[in-house]
Amino acid sequence: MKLLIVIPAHNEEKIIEENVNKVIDFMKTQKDYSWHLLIGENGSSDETIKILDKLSKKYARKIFSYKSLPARSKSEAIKRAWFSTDADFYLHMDADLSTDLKHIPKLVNGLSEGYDLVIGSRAMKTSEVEKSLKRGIISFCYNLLVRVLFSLNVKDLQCGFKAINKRTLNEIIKQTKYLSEGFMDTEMLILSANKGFKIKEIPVKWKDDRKSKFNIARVTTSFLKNILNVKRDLILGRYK
Ligand SMILES: Nc1nc2c(ncn2[C@@H]2O[C@H](COP(=O)(O)OP(=O)(O)O)[C@@H](O)[C@H]2O)c(=O)[nH]1
Ligand SMILES: [Mg+2]
Repeated sequence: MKLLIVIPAHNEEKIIEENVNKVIDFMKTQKDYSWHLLIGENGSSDETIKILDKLSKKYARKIFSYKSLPARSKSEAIKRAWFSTDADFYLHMDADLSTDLKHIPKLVNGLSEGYDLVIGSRAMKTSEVEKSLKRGIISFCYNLLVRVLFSLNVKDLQCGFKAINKRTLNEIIKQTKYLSEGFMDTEMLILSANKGFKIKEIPVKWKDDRKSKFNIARVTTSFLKNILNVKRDLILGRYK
């Protein structure tokens, strides 16, 4: 079994080296399956690419690589990176390692048990979360809206810590089309639930200790527009 871990990265010179080292050190403790860490970079104007070059020399090609992708967003970078490398299971997580790495084996176990998607959740009773009140309220309202509009039984749509199997990649991710910022997470969950794919949500330990790269007002507006696009496309049968 092979796991492909994708970390999207855009102007991450401050943290990318330390965090790639951390992920690789952690993954070296995972002996039951093979894995590859792929950084899906795009559009960085800082030292990120230089650092990634250095890391490529440090680590064996089998376990680490990066790609500078012709992507316009976090979601597009993840989608392209996932399709660029063959594996059995596909995971994405954020460069700031907001979600504790100890949950990676839980995602893998869930997929091995037969779930099609296993997703980190900051909204379950046993989740341990440190995030700002503003962020908490916006994400609560957003999740509620999507749950009601699509009768979706998922508590946290947008946690940057998710894994899927190959069937989900080929039947769901292939069809996603609203890729601004991180919206693919929401679209893939709506489409997966609609098709009866098995989704497992797991509580995670999550902390938010730096300023987000996203502008909350802009992201909220674009997400609301995208939700309506997905609703319309479902009604008109525009997804396969
Ligand atoms: N490839 C790529 N990654 C991005 C882009 N924008 C943000 N990211 C990455 O998405 C992840 C989440 O970003 P972050 O600022 O932590 O957002 P947060 O989810 O609001 O905390 C990080 O790994 C970023 O480097 C982008 O345009 N392209
Ligand atoms: Mg973050």
